[in-house]
Amino acid sequence: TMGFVQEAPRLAHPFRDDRVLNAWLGHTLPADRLAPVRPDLEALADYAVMAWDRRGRTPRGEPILTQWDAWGSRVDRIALTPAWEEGPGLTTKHAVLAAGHEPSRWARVEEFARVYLYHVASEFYCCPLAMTDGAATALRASGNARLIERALPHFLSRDPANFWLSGQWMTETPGGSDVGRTETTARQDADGQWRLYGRKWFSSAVVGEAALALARPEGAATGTAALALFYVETKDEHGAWRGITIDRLKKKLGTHELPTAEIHLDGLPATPVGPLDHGVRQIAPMLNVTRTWNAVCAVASMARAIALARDYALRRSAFGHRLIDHPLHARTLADMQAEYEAAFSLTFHVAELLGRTEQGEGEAQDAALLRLLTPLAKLWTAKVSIRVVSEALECFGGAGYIEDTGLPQLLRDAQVYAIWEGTTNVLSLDMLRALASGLEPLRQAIGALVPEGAPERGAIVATIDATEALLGDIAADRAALEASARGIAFTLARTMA
Ligand code: MFK
Ligand code: FAD
Repeated sequence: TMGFVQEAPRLAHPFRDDRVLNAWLGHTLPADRLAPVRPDLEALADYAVMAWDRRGRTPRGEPILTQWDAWGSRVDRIALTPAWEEGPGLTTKHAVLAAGHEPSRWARVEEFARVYLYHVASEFYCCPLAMTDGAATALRASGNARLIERALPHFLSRDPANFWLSGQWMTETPGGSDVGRTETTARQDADGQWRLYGRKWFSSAVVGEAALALARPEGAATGTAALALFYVETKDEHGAWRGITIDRLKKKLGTHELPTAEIHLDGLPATPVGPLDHGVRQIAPMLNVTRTWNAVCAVASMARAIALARDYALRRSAFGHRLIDHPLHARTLADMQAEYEAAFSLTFHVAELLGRTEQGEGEAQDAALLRLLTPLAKLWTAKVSIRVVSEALECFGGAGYIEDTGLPQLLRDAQVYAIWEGTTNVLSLDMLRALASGLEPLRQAIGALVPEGAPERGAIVATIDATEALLGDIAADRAALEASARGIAFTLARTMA
């Protein structure tokens, strides 16, 4: 006989059963904005349930690169997984990106609620979606009317046949953090056409139709300020690569369904987005948007891991009781939930600030607050999600370590949040850039968010005071300031969360 067989965990409905999301939407969005969004949120959550079920029944796929066809032609074709094939249809139908660019202060809230529900099921199709959103945002900020007219109708399309993905081509072999070491060069033909030559070392949206790429115009100086930002389209009208070869797809710890490629550029036609220098400054709006996506997706991974662990605690028994009825197991779950709710609040506050600021409806200090909270939310949620997802795997005991439960993938995938889009240290240093204008935006935010007389207010204000004093003490000592940046970032992020 088989003996005891454990019931598998079931996924609660990611929208209807998510108290945190529903409460937050309920008190953030006006009712007449929430009602029309609901069907999209329901549908994306239904898709998530379907995808989790399907994952349990079918072996995992990975993208496959075919470099040569049978007759010797170089083709560099990439076959994608089912979730990726479904991505364009699903996300255009539910207006994931289009929603974020509506002229409303609620646009980003409505977009990121969709992202939160879709992300885990997307198998990191959300990575190129984030970059496409970032490209749309950076092009808008550039004011380049010709490129805006050319690309945004595709990036924000509600029709899959018309939809384009954009990549973000920054990282090269000498530097992913230190982008100023970029070796790719931009050369101008006699007829004025710019072309890119070089090697990009991590290209996650290589299947995209477009990309924003950093390159050094021929003859320009070394360093970051001399880099230019270019818009490229990857394929010609016959679907052939335009001066791009795909050297290989990377073998990664996680994000297995995401095709991350090493590529060579040999004459790829390119259009300058703006003036031919300060490319990092020009791409910064993209960075800040993709970092917000990163925080939302990290929070989504936590929500998924906790939802499964919570369900399992009702189905699994030990020592004569369900796991949930053991005080220490219940406490473990409650601690995870508290960390997740704090991360959720900080992240969605950033989403709301972004929407408000983009529409020019913010308070005077909102832009500075957003600039500071964006790297804090990214770096903090990444670390919390790795910790919480790891704890959630332990809640399943040995089963949490077994591949075909689908659980180990959650941990492998969470590890990436801290690395790409700026590592924890790089973002801690970015926080120092943002702090150059002081802690006043944080004080004002706390003043508005935490009522006078609330018990936690004293401790929050004391932490901000202490951080300000520390920053004052070490302001003149750059080495001390940098060495302290990570600790200060964690303190401020946790305090704000
Ligand atoms: C599913 C989850 C969704 C997420 C998907 C993401 C997919 C992943 C794809 C990637 O990983 S794409 C690659 C991401 N790469 C990075 O994030 C680069 C990390 N490195 C940094 O962020 C460095 O801090 C940076 C290269 C930006 C700066 O290095 P430098 O050489 O020290 O530059 P500098 O001189 O400090 O900054 C140049 C300008 O940019 C300055 O402006 P000015 O020219 O006006 O002085 C900076 O103020 C400005 N700047 C830098 N970061 C900014 C910014 N402005 C606004 N916001 C920021 N965050
Ligand atoms: P390094 O910069 O060499 O960092 C090594 C270590 O040094 C890190 O711990 C870092 O925190 C630390 N460090 C660096 N500088 C400092 C400093 N000043 N002070 C203190 N510590 C420091 N990039 C793209 O452009 N496009 C993509 O589509 C893309 N997709 C990716 C997909 C995946 C799955 C992964 C893993 C990466 C992807 N990347 C992409 C690259 C990613 O953005 C970089 O790997 C990342 O920015 C780190 O750069 P690096 O690998 O060169 O590490």
